[in-house]
Amino acid sequence: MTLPDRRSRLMTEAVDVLAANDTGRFIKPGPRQYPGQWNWDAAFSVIGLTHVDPPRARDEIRALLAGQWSDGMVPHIVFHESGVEYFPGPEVWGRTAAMPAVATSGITQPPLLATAIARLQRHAPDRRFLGEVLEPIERWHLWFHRDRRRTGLVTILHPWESGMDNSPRFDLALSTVGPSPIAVTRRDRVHVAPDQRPTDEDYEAYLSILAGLRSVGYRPDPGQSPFAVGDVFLTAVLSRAEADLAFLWAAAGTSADIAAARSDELRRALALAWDGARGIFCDEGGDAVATTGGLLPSWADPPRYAGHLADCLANPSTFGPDPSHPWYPTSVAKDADRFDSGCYWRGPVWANTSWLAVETLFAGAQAQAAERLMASTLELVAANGFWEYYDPATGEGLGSDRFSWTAAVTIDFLSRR
Ligand code: 9WN
Repeated sequence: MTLPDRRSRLMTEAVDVLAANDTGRFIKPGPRQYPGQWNWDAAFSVIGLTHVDPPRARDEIRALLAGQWSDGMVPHIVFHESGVEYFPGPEVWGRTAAMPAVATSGITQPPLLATAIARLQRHAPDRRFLGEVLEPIERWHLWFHRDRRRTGLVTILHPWESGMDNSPRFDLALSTVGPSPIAVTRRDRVHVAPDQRPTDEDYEAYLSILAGLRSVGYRPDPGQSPFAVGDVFLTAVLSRAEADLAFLWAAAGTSADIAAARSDELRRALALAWDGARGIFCDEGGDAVATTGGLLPSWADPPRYAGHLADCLANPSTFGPDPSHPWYPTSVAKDADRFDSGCYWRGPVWANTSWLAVETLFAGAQAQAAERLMASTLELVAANGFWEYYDPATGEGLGSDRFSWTAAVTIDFLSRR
């Protein structure tokens, strides 16, 4: 098969994955493992759909925003359907006065949505749609600043808010969490092998934190949360999203200065969290282990950090490829003692973080490194299928198969040339 034929077949397969996970109302992250609409997964779906079906991309955004709470938070899961096979489901999260009619979780996730909408707007402008969504997005961003900026960085109150749940960044903070009053059911291991998922101890802590937050309507006073980490990665996603929101307000004909100023403020907070000696951004209250979570805040300021990112992605001992781990970037540096090539956010390669790295590299004038990573990611997917994450040693697909954000990233990469 010629290269153009291979690329066109991969494109068709990727579009099919998104279509198969489309319930009509929202797109599931994967066919079985995740039966709700997840927040940053929806943003990635939009990034892919932008190239193939902009109206469907707009509906995906509307569906996610239907879950917005009255205080502005857009939750990490919107449970559009009842009776879902997921733990913790709506009955565990419970209801609060701020929750909309549709059931949702009580926490949030990396706010990539404004960035996805900015890409959609550049590709398929629609000012009327901006009139619908900019105000809700503004309210979500303001909620982060009001409720979660206890220091310069954005504080997360649950590892699930980071999007990188069992990353070793959170090991120490989790170790002080007490037992869970909620009985834990491991539905996540029905379709996925246990060694590819977080441990029972992790889940005990996740549910214990959930129970603590639930008891105060998910709005604890500062200092009262069972878990609180100033998250450099989420802060970077918000900083970039604020800049994208500024672009969107300007496209809608409104002054964009405030969102742009908020973006700068977060970038300054990130600069203070940069540890030049280690070459990573350090969370507040997290473990200073080298992970993509600590590397990818370069996303907030590519001109300043993309050169460093390119160096790390070429370093065979940390995040770059080596003869025994040809696939990269690993989610944890290979020379870190907690690196585990098969376990979730503790070593495997994730297509969504590869996308963030590629974007950062292009924006920071590191085109060669960007092209290399893009080609490697496409090769990984073409050879193994659309998995949730991949073993960097073998390329074996792990977690959920037919995964939406892997398909979406593939569509975006293939649409570039
Ligand atoms: C908990 C849906 C989500 C992603 C997260 C990923 C994983 C959930 C889980 O799946 O988390 O939110 O049950 O493991 O860590 O980034 O959004 O794909």
